[in-house]
Amino acid sequence: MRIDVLTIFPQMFDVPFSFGIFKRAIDQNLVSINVHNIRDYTHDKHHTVDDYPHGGGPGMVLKPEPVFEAVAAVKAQLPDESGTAQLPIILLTPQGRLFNQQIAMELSKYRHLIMICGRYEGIDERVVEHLVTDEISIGDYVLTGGELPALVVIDTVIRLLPGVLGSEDSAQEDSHANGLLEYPQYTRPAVFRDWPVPEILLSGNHAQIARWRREQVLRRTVERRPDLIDMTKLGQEEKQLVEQFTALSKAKSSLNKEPEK
Ligand code: 9D3
Repeated sequence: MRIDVLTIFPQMFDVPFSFGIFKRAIDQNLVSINVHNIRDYTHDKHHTVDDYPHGGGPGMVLKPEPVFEAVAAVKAQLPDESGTAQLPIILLTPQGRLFNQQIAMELSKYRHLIMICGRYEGIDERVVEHLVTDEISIGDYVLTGGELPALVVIDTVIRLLPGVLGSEDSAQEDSHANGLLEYPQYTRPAVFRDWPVPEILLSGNHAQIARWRREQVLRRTVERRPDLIDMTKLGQEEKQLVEQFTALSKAKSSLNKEPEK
């Protein structure tokens, strides 16, 4: 996969791509990431990338010309055969659709992505209307720009590419793809500061361990992220556990509440 990132702060990408799984994936040519400075596509003496909003108001707006030129320059680098009809041009913006694992899986299918990082108070709407094909937000909190969101999206997408993770990790992927929280993990020592590892994990009874872990997964998900539970994806026994944990969880939370009027 090839990813081109357009930003006014290209250095923000130097460190993350130099370590760990990112670096290995790049070194193995599983992905190539090209970061472009939008400022390089200006033509005036001061390399102006932003300007005052028409109609007034606070802050500055990213100008359209350098962004269009940067995308044109990226497209011009592509080999002729690579049809650009299938080339997502993604704007990272608080207005975008909320990023999740499903969107990451969608994006991981493309051969090439272009990502545009917004800054300032916004970006000229003509970029959104006539250039961008997809808008993504990573959550309901206010950041100072789209660079960290771009890194989040790139991280999530890259680890889905074939060969990027070891086979151990990618197998685990499947269990996470069921969309539930994970069971608690323990390593040695078996007793740390008087705190023992749950006895069942030391029992060697693999059927019981698997059952305990499945219970933990459902219990934690019911308690912390009930929104993740899709009953249609559960077996009969699992549904029963979910109902049991839901009742327990409700009983627990009612202890912290005023009596109903
Ligand atoms: C008028 C200023 N802001 C209203 C609160 C609008 C605004 C514009 C640009 C707020 C933040 C930003 C910078 N953020 C992003 O570009 C961004 C973002 C985010 O802030 N949160 C979650 N996902 C994303 S993706 C891009």
